[in-house]
Formats: sequence, structure tokens, C-alpha cells
Amino acid sequence: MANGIQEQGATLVRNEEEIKEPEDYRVILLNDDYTTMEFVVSVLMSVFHKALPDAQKIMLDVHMKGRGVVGLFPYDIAVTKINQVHELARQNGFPLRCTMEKA
Ligand code: TYC
Repeated sequence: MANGIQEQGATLVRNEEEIKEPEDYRVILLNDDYTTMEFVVSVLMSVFHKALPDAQKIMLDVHMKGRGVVGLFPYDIAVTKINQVHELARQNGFPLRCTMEKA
């Protein structure tokens, strides 16, 4: 069939060359001078499901280097997590920011 769908028995399957793997995005956490270390660690644990030692390590890395990768996610999940971080930061009066870039 012309639209990339083939009929195999009763099942319609999409041709292999038409299947695109979802592209991953790096979510990057940015340092600032005002957000507390405790708050960053709590965000890494609640939004990104990091264990405490991992969250502390990522936070300190970002604190020292200015930015750091939190994880790789499909586009929609990366956007959602970034919005959650910004909303939690806003609610708590912190300027914490994160961003994303294509992996
Ligand atoms: N630099 C902040 C402080 O000294 C801590 C911090 C770490 C802030 C990581 C943001 O993404 C960040 N309180």
C-alpha cells in the first residue's frame, strides 16, 4: 500500500523504514546563586526520581561547573519535567532554571 502500511493476513504493519525511534533530549540543570542546595536536591529526587546520593552529586556538579545533564528523555517528557521544575521553583520563590537540547 502507498502509505507505508502493508497488509499481512488480518494485521496491518508499518514498513520498517518508516518507523522513527523517538529522539532523546538532554535535560540540563543550570546553576544560580540563590536556589538552595537542599531545594535542588529535593527537585532532583521528586521530578527526576534520583536517589539522594545521585541527587547530591548532580547538584554539586552543577554548582561547581555551572550546568549539568540530569537525564535523557523523549521530547514530551523532557518538556513536562522542565515545566515541573520551573513551577516548583516559582512556587518556592527560587530562580532555578533548566533547559533541554537534542541528544
Ligand atoms: N549555587 C547554589 C547555592 O550555592 C546551589 C545550586 C546548585 C543552585 C545547583 C542551582 O542548579 C543548581 N546555593
